[in-house]
Amino acid sequence: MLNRNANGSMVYDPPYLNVQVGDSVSFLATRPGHNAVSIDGMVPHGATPINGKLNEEITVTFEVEGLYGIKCTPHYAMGMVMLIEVGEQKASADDLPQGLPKRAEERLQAYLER
Ligand SMILES: [Cu+2]
Repeated sequence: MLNRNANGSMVYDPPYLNVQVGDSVSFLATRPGHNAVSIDGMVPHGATPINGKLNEEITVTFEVEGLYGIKCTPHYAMGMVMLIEVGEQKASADDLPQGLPKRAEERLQAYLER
């Protein structure tokens, strides 16, 4: 979780991961003032929402396939979001929920297109 990198300000690095069921991902508080929380509507059925506190380093083990959207609570409107796809199925922009903040939606669409 960073304030800035080559991709812009308020970013997760990397902003996209494709992992397998049973893999774990750690969210590192490399810079203070960030967290990792599930975006409403972007938690696969049967999965537990992610709910990290500010400055908290959490490790999440993914037991359910699907697309996970993650946001930083204070910087959501600035587009601090990331995607984790668990398993082989590839998501598209159609899988994004309605009503996302504009900058978050733009970044999530860009991650899905890569
Ligand atoms: Cu943040």
